[in-house]
Amino acid sequence: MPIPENQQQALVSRLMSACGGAYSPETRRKYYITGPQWAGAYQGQALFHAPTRPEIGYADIIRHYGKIGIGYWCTHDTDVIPTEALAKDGQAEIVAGIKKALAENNVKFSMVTTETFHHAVWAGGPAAEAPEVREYAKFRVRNTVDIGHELGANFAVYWPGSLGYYVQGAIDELDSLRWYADALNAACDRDIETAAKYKRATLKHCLEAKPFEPQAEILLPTSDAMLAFIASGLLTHPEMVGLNPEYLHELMWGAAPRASLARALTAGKLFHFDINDGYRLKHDVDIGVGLVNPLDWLNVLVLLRSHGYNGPFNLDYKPPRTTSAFGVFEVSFPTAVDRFITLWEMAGEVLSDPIIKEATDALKAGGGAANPHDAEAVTKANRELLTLHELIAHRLVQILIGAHRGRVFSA
Ligand code: 3MF
Ligand code: MG
Ligand code: MG
Repeated sequence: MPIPENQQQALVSRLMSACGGAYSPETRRKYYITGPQWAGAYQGQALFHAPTRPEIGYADIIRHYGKIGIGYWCTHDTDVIPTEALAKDGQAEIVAGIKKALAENNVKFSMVTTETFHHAVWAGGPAAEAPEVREYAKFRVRNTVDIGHELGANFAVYWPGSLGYYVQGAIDELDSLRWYADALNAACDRDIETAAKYKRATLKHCLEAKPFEPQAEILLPTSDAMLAFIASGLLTHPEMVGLNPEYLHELMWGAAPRASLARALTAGKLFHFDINDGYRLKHDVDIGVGLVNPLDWLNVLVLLRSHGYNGPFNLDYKPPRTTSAFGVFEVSFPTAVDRFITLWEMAGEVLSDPIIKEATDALKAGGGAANPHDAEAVTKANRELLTLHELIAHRLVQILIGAHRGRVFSA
């Protein structure tokens, strides 16, 4: 029987509560989960797609986040301020409106980011040949730093998705990288000045890599390329600059996200983390966290928990085009937050699981070969212990599906 339109929201809400497993807004607020303006405002448009949802402004998004229990909000400069109003009176008014909306909804500001990819001014990227484009880029990142301090941010993120080219040979990659560094240097210099004025700590400046899209070839396509760039000598304040890896951006080039994160942690540069999900070697589908690779996500969170990552988890995903404007805040955001919390708590369970612990300790103890220079003896000493790798993997799946609590299926 068809479900009339005026009964559909009630059906969705009823099935949502039938799902159970939801956390209270108070519990959700205990996690450092940040909700971007652009994720809530995404209208379902993309290359080949017309929007499926109406526009929605920052005041409504902040209100919804506050109600759900997403404790922090973040934005690009031009998500909320029209390009023409930047650094003008119009900006001050909007920033004041944002402050009010944040306070009224008990939501804090976590991160600010400069849009350097959408407007036509970035057609040649933020580090184009013409000096005025580069001056404009500096103006934009300095202004973003000011907005960040005004609203109480701790992080600034940069996604250089337009730093690259479609046709090869026209730009000099070394010049582009140097010029891009100039913009980051301008942001850090401004930050040092502005932070002193506001008597606040400087922001953590985070580079976010994506291997492709929107440029065909990207000059800093991976988190590892960015680590090399940070250490290249081009930055005047490399200590202020780290990474904002995005889970799916790592999968997009075929990486193991855990390994990418491990390299960032080793370098002391894991500042911020964009959480979402998707498929390897495909475009940036930005699916909600845990919907595609829950086992990998569990493992990622085990890694982050065991190494004390305490930065934000930023919900940089896109509610699907099939989700309605109502569904975005009734289903999409709360379920994304709740899957994250569940996986985070499960990761804690993994870390205290006696079976995994004993197996890991045994692997680390090794078999104790009498002569560690004898390949045969070393191999033999560890032969049986190494079976524990597979046992640990099985145990992780058991924890993921709840089978460690004795859940079995009758056959
Ligand atoms: C693109 C992204 C961006 C960045 C954002 C950084 C629109 O794939 O992930 O989101 O996260 O620009 O602040
Ligand atoms: Mg993405
Ligand atoms: Mg991102």
